[in-house]
Amino acid sequence: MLTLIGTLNSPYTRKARLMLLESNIPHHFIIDLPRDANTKIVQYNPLKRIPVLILEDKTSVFDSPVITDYIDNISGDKLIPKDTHNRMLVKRWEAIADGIMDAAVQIRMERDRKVEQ
Ligand SMILES: N[C@@H](CCC(=O)N[C@@H](CS)C(=O)NCC(=O)O)C(=O)O
Repeated sequence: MLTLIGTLNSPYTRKARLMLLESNIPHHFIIDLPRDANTKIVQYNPLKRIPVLILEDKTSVFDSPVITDYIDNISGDKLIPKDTHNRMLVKRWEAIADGIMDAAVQIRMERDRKVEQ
């Protein structure tokens, strides 16, 4: 069975979880915070970022657009159109959403930073 590693409040993890749920793909979900001292994320993703999808043969898939592509492929291209142009349009929306999430995550992290930092 597939295993998704992430956190409950990571927007990229949520995207991958929604793809798995909408595609009815059985999976385990493991919570691992990349900033925790005991995190195991770096064993699966050298960039030390979540989400990571672990396949049955232990291959790790990372970066959420790669994960969403993989999930859609194994589910028979249910959510992302197959034809080149429409696929590009959906992936373009994904890129915009990812860019907004990148900015939102940075704003949140900067707000949490202590004044002396
Ligand atoms: N481009 C990556 C971004 C993933 C990302 O930045 N995830 C954040 C959590 S929301 C992370 O793992 N940050 C590492 C950290 O907090 O140390 C993707 O789409 O998967």
